[in-house]
Amino acid sequence: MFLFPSLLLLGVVTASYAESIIEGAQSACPVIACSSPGLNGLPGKDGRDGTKGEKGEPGQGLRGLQGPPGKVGPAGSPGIPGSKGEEGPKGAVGPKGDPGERVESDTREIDAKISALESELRSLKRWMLFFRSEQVGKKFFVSSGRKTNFDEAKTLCSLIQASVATPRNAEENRVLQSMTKDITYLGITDKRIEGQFEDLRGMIVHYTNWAAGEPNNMDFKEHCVVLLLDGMWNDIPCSDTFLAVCELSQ
Ligand code: MFU
Ligand code: CA
Repeated sequence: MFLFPSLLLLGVVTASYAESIIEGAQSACPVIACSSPGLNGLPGKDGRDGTKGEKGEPGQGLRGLQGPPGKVGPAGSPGIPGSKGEEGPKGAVGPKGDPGERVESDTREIDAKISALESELRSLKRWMLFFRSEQVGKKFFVSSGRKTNFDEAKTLCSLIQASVATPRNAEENRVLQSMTKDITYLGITDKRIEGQFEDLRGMIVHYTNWAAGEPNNMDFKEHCVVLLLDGMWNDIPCSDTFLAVCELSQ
């Protein structure tokens, strides 16, 4: 309890003493001389600058003149745009434009469509030949397979944009005869002028193939014409019932 503080105090004193000896040796004396103390050395160099002091109180003299204006500052950032206004009224119709040009691609497209249609038409004609039809030149005879009076025959044929069979020459007459097993109506009448046989467009027919003694206009009631089984023609009443065969050209 008593010994400890004494040892501590001794240590502190010893250290202080050693420091002062070394300081003295650096400034004047190269060896530790344990004789009488030397003279004081020269003053040391200036120390480093101290830290900056606090700002002083404002001075009391006259205020100086105002300096020139400063440089223009940097441009500010753009402001936020305002909201969009409402749509204005519709303008008046402008003048008519120049006529358009048909471009090559349009022509190609049309050509392609025509080709496709032609192909489809060829196919359709082949189909027709499977059924009650025959081709002679560019003409097709198509049988309805029905027996009707003359007006009904016209109506049936008009449903397929066709006319009633009208042979224009011996070949067409033979082909029509070959495809029919019944007496068949022809698209020829003398309704307009007795004795003058015309087609359904009102054109006088040049080819005829009358049976012997025909046309006889029996009972003054025979204004329509039929193809007999032997290929010869006879005039008959238009109200009688015979096979209706149509013709399609092209
Ligand atoms: C002939 C024809 C008539 C009818 C009659 C039965 O008259 O001309 O059109 O077919 O035979 C005698
Ligand atoms: Ca007759």
